[in-house]
Amino acid sequence: MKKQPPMRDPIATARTLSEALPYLQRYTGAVVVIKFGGNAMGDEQAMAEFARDIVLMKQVGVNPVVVHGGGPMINKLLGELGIKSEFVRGKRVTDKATVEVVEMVLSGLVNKRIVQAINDEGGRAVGISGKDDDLMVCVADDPELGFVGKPVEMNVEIIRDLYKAGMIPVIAPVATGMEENETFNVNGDTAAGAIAGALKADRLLLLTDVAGVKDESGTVVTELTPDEVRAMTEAGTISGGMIPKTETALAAIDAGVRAVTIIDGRVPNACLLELYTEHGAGSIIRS
Ligand code: X2W
Repeated sequence: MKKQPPMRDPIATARTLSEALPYLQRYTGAVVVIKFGGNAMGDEQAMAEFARDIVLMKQVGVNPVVVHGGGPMINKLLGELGIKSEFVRGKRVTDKATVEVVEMVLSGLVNKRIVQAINDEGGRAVGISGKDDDLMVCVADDPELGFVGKPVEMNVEIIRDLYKAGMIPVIAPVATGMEENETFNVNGDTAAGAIAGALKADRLLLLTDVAGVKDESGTVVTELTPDEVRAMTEAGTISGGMIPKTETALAAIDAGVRAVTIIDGRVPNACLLELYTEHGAGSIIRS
């Protein structure tokens, strides 16, 4: 079901478009990897709004590449199946039964839901996982975590082929093993960082359910350098669930990504706000 956006002052709408011109020009041809976390997905309306932003980006010449998570959706099915699950240092301990559920939920349910939402808005989304064309080949991250993958080989040609052909790749963070053809469960942030790094993307947007990186007083810091991120992590100001995100950001920058933004995906039009307005959104990390 589609809903009409609310009526607005047409003059203000025209002005908004006009003000976006320099940003539209700046990002033409840019590769922007968007990590869409399970916690940022929200309801059907939020999904449709996200999809519309992605289609708009494509329409104005950006090459969006969506990498998604789906932790809460995996938790739900594991719960229904009576399979217990725990996290160690932000990653799901993944045995054989769990990895099958992870693949079903991520490559099936969540991936296709996003593909469908983008296509409903007029885009041409194609859903793949890290297994397709050996996009992301992994080894075990840590023996304690079971089938949790650490990407060691990236083959991103399939992504370039898709976006050059006018399509929007939507990627589930499930991958193949190096030798034994195992299936690996990859943390969504890790996968997005590895993909953005291999593409040398212009931007990596990490959409989550917090407003950004906060300082000691709880205020969102809008711009940070990698050194500042390291100092804040050492001081304990960056902690908990933010650590995998900032680690992903630093690794992506090291690999050649120009800038990484951590933004609250629940804010309407978060991606557009970040790319096409003067103020941006969330926290931007760049050298
Ligand atoms: C994640 C993959 C999904 C994910 C998991 O099993 O939950 C690991 O923890 P969000 O929604 O982005 O958290 N994998 C190894 O990252 O989802």
